[in-house]
Amino acid sequence: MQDLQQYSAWRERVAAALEQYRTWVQAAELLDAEAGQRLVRALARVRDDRLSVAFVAEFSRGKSELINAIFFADYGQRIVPSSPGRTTMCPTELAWDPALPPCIRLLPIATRAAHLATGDYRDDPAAWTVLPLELDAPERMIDSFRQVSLTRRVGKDEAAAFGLYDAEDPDLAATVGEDGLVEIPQWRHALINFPHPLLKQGLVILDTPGLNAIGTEPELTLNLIPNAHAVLFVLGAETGVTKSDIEVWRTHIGAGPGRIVVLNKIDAMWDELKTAQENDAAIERQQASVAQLLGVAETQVFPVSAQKALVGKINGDMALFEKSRIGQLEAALFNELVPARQDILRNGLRQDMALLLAGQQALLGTRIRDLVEQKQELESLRGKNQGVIAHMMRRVDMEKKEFDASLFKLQGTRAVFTTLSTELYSSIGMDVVQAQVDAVRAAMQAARFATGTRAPVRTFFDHARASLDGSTSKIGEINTMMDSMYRRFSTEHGLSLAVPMRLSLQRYRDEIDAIEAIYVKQFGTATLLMTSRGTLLERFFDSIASRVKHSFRAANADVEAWLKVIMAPLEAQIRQHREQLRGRQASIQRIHDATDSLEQKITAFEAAQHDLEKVKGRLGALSGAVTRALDADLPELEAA
Ligand SMILES: Nc1nc2c(ncn2[C@@H]2O[C@H](COP(=O)(O)OP(=O)(O)OP(=O)(O)O)[C@@H](O)[C@H]2O)c(=O)[nH]1
Ligand SMILES: [Mg+2]
Repeated sequence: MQDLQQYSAWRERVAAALEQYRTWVQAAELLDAEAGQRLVRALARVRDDRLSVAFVAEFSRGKSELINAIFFADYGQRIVPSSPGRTTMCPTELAWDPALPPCIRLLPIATRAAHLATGDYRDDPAAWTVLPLELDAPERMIDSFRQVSLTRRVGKDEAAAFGLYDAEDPDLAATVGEDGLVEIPQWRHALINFPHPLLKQGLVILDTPGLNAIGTEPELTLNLIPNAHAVLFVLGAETGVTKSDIEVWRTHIGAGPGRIVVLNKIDAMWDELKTAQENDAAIERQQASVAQLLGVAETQVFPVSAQKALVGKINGDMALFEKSRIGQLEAALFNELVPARQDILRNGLRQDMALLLAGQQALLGTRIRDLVEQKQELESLRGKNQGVIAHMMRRVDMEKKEFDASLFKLQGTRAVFTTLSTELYSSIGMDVVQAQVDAVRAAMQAARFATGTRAPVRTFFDHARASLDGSTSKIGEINTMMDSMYRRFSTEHGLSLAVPMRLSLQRYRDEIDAIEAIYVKQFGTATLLMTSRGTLLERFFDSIASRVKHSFRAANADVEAWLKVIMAPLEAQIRQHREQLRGRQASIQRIHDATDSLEQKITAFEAAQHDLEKVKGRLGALSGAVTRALDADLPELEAA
């Protein structure tokens, strides 16, 4: 936990240094649109960095109890409902958003009847039922938390409409009660906005319901679990590793970074008739067998007692707390989480800073060089007659004309650029994706009673990739065009330009691949002869469509941002160059008209040059401050 506090202190310092840097470069007029956008994005990344931890397991293994023990013991009681049997009925996210009051937002289960994934509802406040959380009235607050375990009984047809009942699926068929009604969750998803200190620092906790619910809510499988930074898989010491535990592990978690296996309820193994050593040895044997069955290292399996940890913490019983071994798990969790997350953020920001600084140094370099050239030009006028001065004026005029001609050509390039941009959108526009989604749905409907429901989904992924590839080739064309434009201005007019900003859509292509991999894991090998599997696939496709659309939306945003700024560095340099030409023209003119003494002018240039050198020094110092903040190790911060 301390790790997390240090991490967020680190983020604050980096953000402060970045903000200082930004304010200053903006005032020094060294910030073009591209750089400005890069800085804004970097700042947003530092500020909004979230760490998400998901608790995934079969029902009743103690996920919710672990959450209570690790995060909520200070409240002196169980906050998240935990009880024998199935308790948590809907995926529950605990986080803190200061823009909202403390509250629970609940998405009604009936939303499952529509073709939308949970994620699609996030930005639609009207879809959620909001209950306030009364922080100073614990009883009422805990009552509100109970919403996540509410169920209701409905007829088979209604349950089927939500994809929660299918007569042909033996697992689901067993959920019908004697009255012929099916028990279904009241809510589909819960978002709890709670001002807990760790949540305030950007931690997001995801509590999930047991197996069946994981399978029926594709949002968990496709989005929330794969995107969590750490996943805790919980087993019960008294049950060991059951067949359904293995299934949850294989289909939803599996080995990978940030995976932690918790062997919970070890208090069941505290046999009072045996010695402490004997009990420990038994726990160790369990730990080894769990590690072997799941194919993970023994050190990755943490035997704990969530319940005793909670009791120990609440009663201040240190011996019990120690015996619960929760401390080791907490340390591992934050150790696993924080450094990895910090590395990612740090590396990204280092790259951003390098690019930013290079651009700003280039701009400053050009400014200084311009000044030096102008000064030299004036110095060469010392003792020269009017004829020479007139000659120089003609030379500047000439340079200006040539430059204007290049600018004219740039106009032509802009026109081509506009055409290419339009073409770029035509392959990844949201309407294109939507059309592909609609086509798959229609094909699935048509193939409903055949076995071919899977083919349209496969084609869907292929189409999505093809769209991205089409855009990538347009991006290539734009790059080539920009490169030649940049070259022209740097060779012919001496502008010092860095390579234009690159854009790659590979990330989104990888995302599509990852979504497909999850899909294949779930449906690739299963036979779809049962119509229930077909129905499940249709429901699953809603989430696939939502995820893919999400990727495309992000790709579109990237493209839009890129198109907006790719010309910016060139334009900034052009503006500067034009001003320089104008300035030279004016000063030679004035000297020609003898309204200004030559020496005075030269002195003024020297002063200006001196000022710019100072600006350069300050730029170095401020970017250095950002780099130092980035490089600081967490313990160093603590010492500071
Ligand atoms: N003895 C013992 N009981 C525990 C421990 N951890 C949890 N339990 C109990 O196990 C039962 C189930 O715990 P929950 O936290 O509700 O389990 P869950 O994994 O959240 O279950 P679902 O919400 O149904 O998916 C509760 O009665 C807990 O009090 C433990 O370490 N030792
Ligand atoms: Mg639970």
